[in-house]
Amino acid sequence: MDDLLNLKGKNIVVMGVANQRSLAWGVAKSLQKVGANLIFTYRKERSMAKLEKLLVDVDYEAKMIVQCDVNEDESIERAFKEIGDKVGVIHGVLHSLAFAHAEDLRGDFIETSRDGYAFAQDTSAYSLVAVAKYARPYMTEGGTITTMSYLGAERVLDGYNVMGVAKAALEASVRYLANDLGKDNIRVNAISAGAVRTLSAKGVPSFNTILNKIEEVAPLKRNITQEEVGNMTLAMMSDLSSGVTGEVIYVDGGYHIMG
Ligand code: 1JT
Repeated sequence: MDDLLNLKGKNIVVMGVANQRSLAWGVAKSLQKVGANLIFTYRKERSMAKLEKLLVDVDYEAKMIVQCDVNEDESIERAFKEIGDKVGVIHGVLHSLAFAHAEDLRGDFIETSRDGYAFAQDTSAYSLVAVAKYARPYMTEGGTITTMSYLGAERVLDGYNVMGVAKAALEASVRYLANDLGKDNIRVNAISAGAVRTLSAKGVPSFNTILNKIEEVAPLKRNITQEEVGNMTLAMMSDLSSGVTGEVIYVDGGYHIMG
């Protein structure tokens, strides 16, 4: 199985581990099991401290841990140069990052400020484009770029508001990047994850209601786990999915097919 996946000894950059509940951490755990070399990026010092503790807990030594603020081109460029200079070739990038101002995730979408709209787009959608641009020079053997999306990209979900618009831009960016990078044998895909109780979900007042509705409505009659997102992402980053690019893959217990 390991050789089917073809990830053993591959250098994979994991962006977006904030704590043990992060979807990116689920992906890291799956990648670690199949022998990938993991390079983590973090923004806040607090996330680095959490990350270092998590790595000790699972007894895993990261290849590198690098600071990267995706709101700044220079920071992304410097981070990927540092990574490329050390590991030589990058085979995969996981982009599991999103942010919006708290006030834009409640109330009416129509109240979104110009600044709040631009900030959500910059952090949650443009960041994928910039990451792809600065990672590309080091992805000389082909590879994969995978990002995390959510159903709010295509349906109106109460409160998701400006993030829904940012995720719509993210999913369209996946398709345009897939077209640009296909000639370099770099595949670009998104995972549309079902609701998982992560740090991002904290402070969403209706989150319990969302989880209960999914249990009732989704074909699998349950919510999905961080491990399930991690394993599907692993499949998308591996040669098991070598014919798939520009796609949005749902890991949501089938919730999105229901009327
Ligand atoms: C962000 C946040 C991105 C929460 C997110 C997110 N992607 C999914 N969630 C969880 C969520 C949030 C809402 C929701 C359903 C799921 C918060 C920080 C910014 C980035 O409403 C239907 C609001």
